[in-house]
Amino acid sequence: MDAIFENQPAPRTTADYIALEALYGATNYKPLDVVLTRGQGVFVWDVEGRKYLDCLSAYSAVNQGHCHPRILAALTEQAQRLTLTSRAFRNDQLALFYAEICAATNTHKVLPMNSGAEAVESALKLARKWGYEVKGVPEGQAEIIVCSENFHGRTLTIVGFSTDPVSQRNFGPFTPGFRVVPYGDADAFEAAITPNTVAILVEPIQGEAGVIIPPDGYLRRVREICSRERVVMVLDEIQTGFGRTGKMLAEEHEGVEADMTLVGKALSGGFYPVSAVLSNIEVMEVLKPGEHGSTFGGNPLACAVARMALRVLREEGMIENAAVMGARLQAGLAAIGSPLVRDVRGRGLMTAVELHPDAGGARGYVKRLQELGVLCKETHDHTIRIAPPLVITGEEVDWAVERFAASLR
Ligand code: IF1
Repeated sequence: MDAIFENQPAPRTTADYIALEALYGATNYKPLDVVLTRGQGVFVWDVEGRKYLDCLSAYSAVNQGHCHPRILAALTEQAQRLTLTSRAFRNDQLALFYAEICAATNTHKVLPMNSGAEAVESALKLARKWGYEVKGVPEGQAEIIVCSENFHGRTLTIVGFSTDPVSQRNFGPFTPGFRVVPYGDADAFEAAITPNTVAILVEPIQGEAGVIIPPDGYLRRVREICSRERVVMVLDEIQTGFGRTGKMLAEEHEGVEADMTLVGKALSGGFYPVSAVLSNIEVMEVLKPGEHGSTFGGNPLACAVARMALRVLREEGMIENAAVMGARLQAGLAAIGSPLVRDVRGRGLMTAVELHPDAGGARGYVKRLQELGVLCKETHDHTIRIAPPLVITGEEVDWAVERFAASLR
């Protein structure tokens, strides 16, 4: 045992772990009081041996299910061979990763990064550079349009254009050059465009905002406006991507192709932070050697994991399953007919139950669900997000719906 436990017993119970965390950890989260130690497929187990159905999937990073055996095998096999070379040298996984993700997502060019926020930052840099070098925007004048209630990560630039005061308060000053328009309103976007506008950054469905689905045709109109006005359309699919909504990418629901699509989370099936900017050739080609990079981006371990994470999604029918099970989940939740529920919405397995403002807040129901063996997360005060791994079965969906029904009584 580590030296720190020499004179005291090692943590064993839920309370022990929580106390130790409180003693040493940063206080930037307020998690449920459940300490998980094992996961398999849609299930996780806590240190007391209790089993739960995971209805968060690590914010959609574990779409493929916890500890997917084939991704685990790819990870361990690659970890024994080669983990990191830096991009100063080449590795034999990178080219295969590029080719396979391009085929899977109908993309032309890939920029590999690690966290989602890094993919977002990379796309913003690329869009500005394209604006100056291709569109001809005067130096230092580039504008990027973003949406109200956006969530794109936690870097200074990203929180600088957040409309959530909690994410932003007392972190300034921020990067200039961003303009906020209402989400889902293509007219407002069009009206905000100036000759210096280089890009719009938008989520196909807003996750953190509470699983907000824009009006039909919104992304199609944004696509048309972007093409007409020479504005780069950047879609953040970090949460919606890789089967979550019942399609490989959520943009497919509207039959559009963004100029840059940002992916992360489930790109590794939850094993490892892997993200990427998927781009058309014109935008990606503005980057020249030395202008952008990352020590870990494109490393062979990440590439091997991502290759298998993509493969199992398709070979094991997870995307179709998300569509079928998502419909079953939403129908089941809607049929509960609780007076506490204001709305049930979602696409695929990206689902939310919005409670009435007088229901007392979502957190209490989330805690009740924990006692019933279902782990999920509230967003804002009144919405419960439900996003199980895409490998969930019909019986498991029905079981979860019963628990929701019991918690909403
Ligand atoms: C936290 C939410 C989910 C994202 C989109 C980029 C990123 C995220 C659309 C950044 C990250 C996570 C991060 C996590 C909470 C969370 C989240 F509740 F805030 F909205 F998933 F639902 N674009 N989302 O959703 O990716 O840098 O984290 O890899 O606490 O910050 P990252």
